[in-house]
Amino acid sequence: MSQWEKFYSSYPPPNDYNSSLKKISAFCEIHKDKKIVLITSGGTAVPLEHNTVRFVDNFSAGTRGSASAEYFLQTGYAVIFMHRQGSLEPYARHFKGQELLELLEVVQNETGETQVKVQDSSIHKVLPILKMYETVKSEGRLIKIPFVNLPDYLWLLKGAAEVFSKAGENVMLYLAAAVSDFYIPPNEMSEHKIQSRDGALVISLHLVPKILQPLVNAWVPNAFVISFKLETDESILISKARAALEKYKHKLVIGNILQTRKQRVVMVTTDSSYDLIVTPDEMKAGLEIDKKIVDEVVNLHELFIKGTF
Ligand code: 9Z3
Repeated sequence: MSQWEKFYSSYPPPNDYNSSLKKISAFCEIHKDKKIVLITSGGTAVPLEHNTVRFVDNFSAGTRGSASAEYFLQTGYAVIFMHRQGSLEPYARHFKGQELLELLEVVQNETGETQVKVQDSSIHKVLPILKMYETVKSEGRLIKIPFVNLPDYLWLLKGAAEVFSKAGENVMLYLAAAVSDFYIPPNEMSEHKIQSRDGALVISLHLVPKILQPLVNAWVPNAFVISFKLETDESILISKARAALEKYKHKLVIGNILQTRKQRVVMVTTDSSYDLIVTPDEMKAGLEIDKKIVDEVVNLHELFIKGTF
């Protein structure tokens, strides 16, 4: 049994697994004449106990995934947005928490009825986003599949890949989620809340099997797979990205550094690497690097479909 087979056999699929796959399958059928992208987004939680009180998590807010989803939708793609529950989502990301309260005001209309309306000063921000959202909704071009923890993420990715196995080059996987490299196997996990009376906590985290291996080579051999590589040390970014390409044999790794991920990424192919950058002026004007990434990736997908990438 391979490492990833062992991993899957030690966890049950998530509760909503079958309904999620049915949803993905129906979506693919409806949009079979379009380009479809599966975007993964946000971080995976790694539970420390079966009755989980504590878990290991990471920084990912889901900006890359949710912003990219909007830009793919703008270019006509159908989007399956597989995201960490509670992380940023396309369109909604612009109106979170306190900001939403600042956009609205309570007014009375001519007949004295109390109403909630968008403040005049905010209409220019709200209207274009709402219009885009409504278009996408009426066309049914976006579905959202939530996950919380690492096993659920891996099950859903495998299940989605099985749905795609019949699909061709029109399908893209855009793996922007920050997936944990480490986990505690269920047979080593405490059943109940770990007790502090037992003293300092020593846990041993095992390596998560590299899912890109079966994904690229067995589950979706025809799809256009793009993985992301995150580092904090610039000097190893390109070599690690290239090592992933050599190992898993997909076509493109997008590298980014934690602190500068909103300003710069490096596109790494087997024989080239080049930067995409947003300048401070572009940022001030509201341009997001995710727009540049998606424009580039959409072009490469077209070449991939033609067999020239
Ligand atoms: C990324 O590198 C994403 O760009 C970020 C986006 C997670 C940095 P935010 O959600 O951040 O906008 O706050 N994602 C992939 C990271 C990852 O786990 N890659 C694996 C690796 O590096 C390979 S699939 O080994």
